[in-house]
Amino acid sequence: MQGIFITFEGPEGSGKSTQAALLVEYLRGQGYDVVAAHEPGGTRVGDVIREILQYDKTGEQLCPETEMFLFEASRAQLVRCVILPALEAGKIVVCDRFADSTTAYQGYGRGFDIDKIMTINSFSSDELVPDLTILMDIDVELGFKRLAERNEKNGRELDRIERESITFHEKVRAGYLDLAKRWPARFKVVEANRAMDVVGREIRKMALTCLKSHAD
Ligand code: Z5A
Repeated sequence: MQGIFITFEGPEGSGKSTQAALLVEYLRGQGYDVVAAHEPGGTRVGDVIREILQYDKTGEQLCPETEMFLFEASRAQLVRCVILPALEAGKIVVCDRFADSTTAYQGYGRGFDIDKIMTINSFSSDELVPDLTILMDIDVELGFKRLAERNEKNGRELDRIERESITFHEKVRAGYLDLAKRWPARFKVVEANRAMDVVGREIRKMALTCLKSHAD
């Protein structure tokens, strides 16, 4: 049996990680075998790449092209070592960010050609396309307000991409909404500015509808 692949996408502070974790917990509680994954990272190689991408560990400025290929390299490893084996075993995979992030951030955000990015995405992901993509849409300023509150609590700093301008993040958000219009059957857009439990209930319904349609 082939498993089901669900991805979470959206701008910073939209609550992707929170809602992905809640969905994994809910589905496991319903008896499903669920693998949780995230990008960048999620493998030993991917975690090293993540450090370079997030915090400029080398001290050398990343060229935008290098940045794009590092995200793709992290994905290539995650797909082959974690996601495909789980799907082939009939499991549900819930992934916090996937290829649409590269289209949104490096394509719409950095300005690389969208079709070229999507071709490279297909190669890195072995042409794997999610069954359901939950796009957590949020006003950029509200997302950053949430991050600031979280970082103050945890003593964390904004990472390299989070420090990009508001204009960059607005382009990313608009890019995501464009992708959702392009693939309305795969994307479900969630208004992420609402209370966590309200958003969570809506996402559970979307996931169960997706699972049901694959079971029929
Ligand atoms: N990136 C890229 O450029 N290209 C790519 O191909 C890929 C990624 C794959 C990864 O960062 C960065 O890499 C990301 C995109 C880029 N960069 N940026 N900028 P990451 O993995 O460290 O983090 P993230 O994916 O950007 O997520 P995040 O910043 O951690 O935010 P989030 O997952 O959307 O939100 P959260 O952590 O669940 O919640 C944030 C806070 O809000 C937290 O305190 C929550 O308790 C709170 N929260 C959550 N929901 C609510 C509601 N409903 N109400 C109130 N407060 C809430």
